[in-house]
Amino acid sequence: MPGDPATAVVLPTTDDPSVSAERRIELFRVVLTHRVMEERIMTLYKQGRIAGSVYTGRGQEAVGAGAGLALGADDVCAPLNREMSCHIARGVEPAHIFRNYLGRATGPTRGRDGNMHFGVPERGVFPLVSMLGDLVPVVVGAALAFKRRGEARVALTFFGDGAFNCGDVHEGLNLAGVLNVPVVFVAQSNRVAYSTRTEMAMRNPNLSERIEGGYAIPCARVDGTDAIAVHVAVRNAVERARAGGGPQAIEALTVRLDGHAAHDDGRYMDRDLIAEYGTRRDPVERLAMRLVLDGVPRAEVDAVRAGVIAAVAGALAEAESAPAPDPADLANGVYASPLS
Ligand SMILES: Cc1ncc(C[n+]2csc(CCOP(=O)(O)OP(=O)(O)O)c2C)c(N)n1
Repeated sequence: MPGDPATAVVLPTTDDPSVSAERRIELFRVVLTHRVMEERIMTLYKQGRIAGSVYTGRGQEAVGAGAGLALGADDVCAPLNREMSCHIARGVEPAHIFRNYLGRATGPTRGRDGNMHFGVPERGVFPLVSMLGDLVPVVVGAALAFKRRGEARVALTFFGDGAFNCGDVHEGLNLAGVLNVPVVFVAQSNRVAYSTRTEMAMRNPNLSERIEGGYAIPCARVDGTDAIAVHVAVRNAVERARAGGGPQAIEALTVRLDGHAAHDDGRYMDRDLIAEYGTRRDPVERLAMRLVLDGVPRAEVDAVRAGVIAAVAGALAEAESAPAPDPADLANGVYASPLS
């Protein structure tokens, strides 16, 4: 029976010849690093060692990885909290991410956030704004700056299907189209917003149809569990945007395999979908299957897995040994100039 985990056979990713063997392994490494890091972070959360909450991207790792690796070194991106793989693809160190979750003094927010609300400017990663959709106008502004300065750079961000009901997304899409700026939007259609199923919140949940029809922005619809398909779609969009083709969009169809956040067991979610996407369409295993079909020896695939697990363990140990913030530092960075 399709979707029955007992009989499930993993569906390999697409086999696009334009994606090199090295890039396939890189995608696998990034997607797996995201998966393993979040497993460790969930354990830390259950141990009461994380002050904030955890919003996993389990089942959606291929989207951030495929998109992040499609950008050039000078491009910028604004990932959401489920897009840890985009940070990793851009070269953000796992230890840096762990230091933020653990609230360390040497982490990106110096103990002020225990989640993914941080940017890494030297990697072209903008900080996350929690208000849904608010990153859309921000990256449109960045793309406008690139255009006005005559720089061949591209800006990219993500939004969820829930965020698509927020005004800023629409103002941003409209402005991007009117100004014809080099920006790429990646819609994460994971069928839920918190506990609300998308079809309960919008009459037409086909975002690509609405982005193309409403804003005349080309939008490719891809399987968001297939890292190679996502990567090719975003890479093509980035190339078109860089060449002066204006804004581009990709709608990645995924399923959120966990609840909204660590406190939510997601009992309201469709069990058949979870079974299907947690097995046959697991983004990590789909890539592993692709590598095996490509002729990569199983021992080599296993070695990549072992390398990722060891690297994540090392990064976590490094973050755990980092110092806690000094309470005297609490108000620093809150005001433009220190209070006297
Ligand atoms: C403007 C705004 N409204 C409400 C919220 C609370 N909120 C945080 S995440 C979320 C659901 C987001 O759904 P979606 O955009 O589909 O992303 P997903 O969580 O599915 O990845 C809501 C309602 C918010 N952060 N910002």
